[in-house]
Formats: sequence, C-alpha cells, structure tokens
Amino acid sequence: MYAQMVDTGLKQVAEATGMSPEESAFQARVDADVKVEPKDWMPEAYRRTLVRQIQQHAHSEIVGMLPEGNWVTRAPSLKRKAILMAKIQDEGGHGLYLYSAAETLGVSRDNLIDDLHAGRSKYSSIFNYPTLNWADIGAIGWLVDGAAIMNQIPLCRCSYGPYARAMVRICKEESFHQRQGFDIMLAMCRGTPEQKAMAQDSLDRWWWPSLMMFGPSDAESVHSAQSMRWKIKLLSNDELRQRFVDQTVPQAEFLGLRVPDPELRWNDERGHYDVGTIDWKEFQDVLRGHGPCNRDRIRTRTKAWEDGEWVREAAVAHARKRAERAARAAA
Ligand code: BYC
Repeated sequence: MYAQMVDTGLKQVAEATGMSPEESAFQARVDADVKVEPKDWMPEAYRRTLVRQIQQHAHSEIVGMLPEGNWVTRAPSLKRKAILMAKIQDEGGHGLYLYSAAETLGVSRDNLIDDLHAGRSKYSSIFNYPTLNWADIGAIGWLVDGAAIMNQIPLCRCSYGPYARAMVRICKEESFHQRQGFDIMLAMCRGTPEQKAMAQDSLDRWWWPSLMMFGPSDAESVHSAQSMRWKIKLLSNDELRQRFVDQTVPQAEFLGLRVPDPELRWNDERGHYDVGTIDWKEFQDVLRGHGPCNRDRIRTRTKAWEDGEWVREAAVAHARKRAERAARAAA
C-alpha cells in the first residue's frame, strides 16, 4: 500500500502490556470517551497521526474548491452560480477550521501548506478527476459531499476535542452541499433526454472514484487499527463505504439512473448491497500523482498561493499598524 509518507513512529498497534503509565492513563481516558485537549499529555504517535489526518483533510477541502471553481463562470443560471459560489466558499472555510485544529497540535499552517505544494502531503484522491460538464457539479455535491458526510459524521465524536468540534459545523454545511448536488441531478434527470444523458455520464465517471474516497479496504488500511483504538476513527473504511452504497443506490434509482456496476445487487442475507471489485490500481496511481488532474491541481494551488502573497503581506502590515496604534494609545 502506498502509505506512510508521514511517519507516525508506529509499526504496530500499541498493546496495553507495552504501555508506559502515561500511555495507559491516556488510553483509559480515550476508552472512557473523555476528549483529549491540546494541553493534555498525548503519545507522540497520536499527535502525529492527528496532524497527518487533519492536514490531509484540510488540504482536501481547499483543493476540493478547484474542480467546482471551474464552473462558476459557466453555471446555467444566476441562482445556480450564487449557490455554487457559496458552496465553494464554505469549503474554504472548512479548510481554515481544519488548519486551525491542526495548529493546536503544534504545527504551523505555513509548513502544512508548503507540504501540500511540494507534494509531501496527500489530499483526497477524488479531487484529481476533471469536471467535464455541469452535471459533474451535481454529482460532486450528491456523491462526493455525500461520501464526505458519511465519513465525517463519526469524526464529530472522535477523541480529539478541536477536531471533533470543527467537524460539527462542517457536517451541517456538507449536508446542505449534498442536497444542492442532488437537486441539480434531479433537475437534469427531469429535464431533456440530453440533460438526463449528461447526468448518467456523470454518475458513470464519479461512482467508482467516490467509493475510493473511503480509502483502501480494511485489510490494506495501515492506520485503521491504531486509529480506531485511539478513537480517531470510529468506523472502518469498508463499513463507511458500505453505508454509503446502501444509502446512495436507492437515490440513484429515484433519479432513474443506472449505477455503473454490473455486480451490484441487494443481498437479503446480509441486509446490504453487494458491489463489484474496486480498481485499486487506479486508486494507487492517483495517490502516486498519476491521476488525470494531479499536476494541474497542484499547479493551480501554488499559483493561487503565490498570487495571494500581497494579500497576506497587507494583512500582516495592517495587523502590525493596529498593534502599534493600540500600544501608543495604552502608553
Ligand atoms: N485519497 O491506512 P489508511 C472533502 C491514504 S472530503 C488520498 O486507511 P487512514 C470535501 C491515507 O492517507 C475528503 N489518500 O489511512 C468534500 C494513507 O496515506 P499516508 C477528505 C488516501 O488515515 C467535498 C494511506 O492511504 N476527508 O474534504 O486511516 C467538497 C493508507 O490509508 C485516501 C477526509 O480527509 C484517499 N481517498 O484513513 C470539498 C476525512 N484514502 O498518510 C471537500 C478524514 C486513504 O500513510 N480522513 N488514503 O501517506 C479520514 O477519515 C482518513 O484519513 C481516511 C483514510 C479514511 C481518508
């Protein structure tokens, strides 16, 4: 598995017998569902695991603005344009809450951004796929935000206080995003045959990458066992993926769309849908930087960062002036 670019220092799940007294006390508090706060003692590997996950999550939010940003100037009506702009702005806000949560763990936002631009840190595989038609904006809201909520609702109860609290508002906003995506899909599916065909084409292209968002299968997931022990993750990658399929297939049926999986069928015995095999090679290729848009995304992000330098400088100069003025007034 392509993993562990950020070494958390752990090679196996920490067992009770090998724990120091601090580690045992820490684990007991986690087991008792007491939230871990920034000033509490925590194992270094717990801190690094959180920095790794929260920074990847924050990067996903701001890189996730790019595929949708491409459609602001081409939205089919003023109303859709206003909604899309508000959604993209929300994603930027989510990035900021998450970078702030990461900063409570002693890392600097500038360094995290540097890691993203230098390719040292990951962001969600899903944002390396192109948005080719307007229905893709519907599919992103419906499927990508839908998958994001499925994964993020349990994070509202994760063990690290600042991350859990940031997720509460994020989930509320993602829920609105998911509905606006479904609303676009519904409008297109009830529109002309050409519009319905666009919606189907979009589902065909976004279905499998959306399932990949949940990460490798449980058997291949290197971090899951320890993260679940620490309650950073409450449900496994495969459990969340299954919940997403079970929730989304009836929605596709309601839209009159066909899920692009010939092996998809309801399994009465399990009480779940069975799905075909995910193309894990494609997933790993995207993670290695060889998805359709990896280079373009990082190039666009880096340019936006460089172009925004004067804004950051102006903000710092303004803050300095205000502080000087306040100091003079206090003197
Ligand atoms: N893409 O051991 P595993 C959003 C990496 S939604 C890229 O299972 P873990 C948004 C993983 O990082 C998306 N990389 O790891 C929605 C690890 O690599 P490293 C963001 C992936 O952490 C709409 C390796 O594979 N959501 O933001 O236990 C609009 C092994 O995996 C992916 C989150 O980030 C992937 N899909 O579980 C705008 C939620 N999957 O670090 C924005 C928080 C796995 O060892 N994150 N990898 O090099 C999580 O819940 C978990 O980190 C994951 C992975 C379930 C994603």
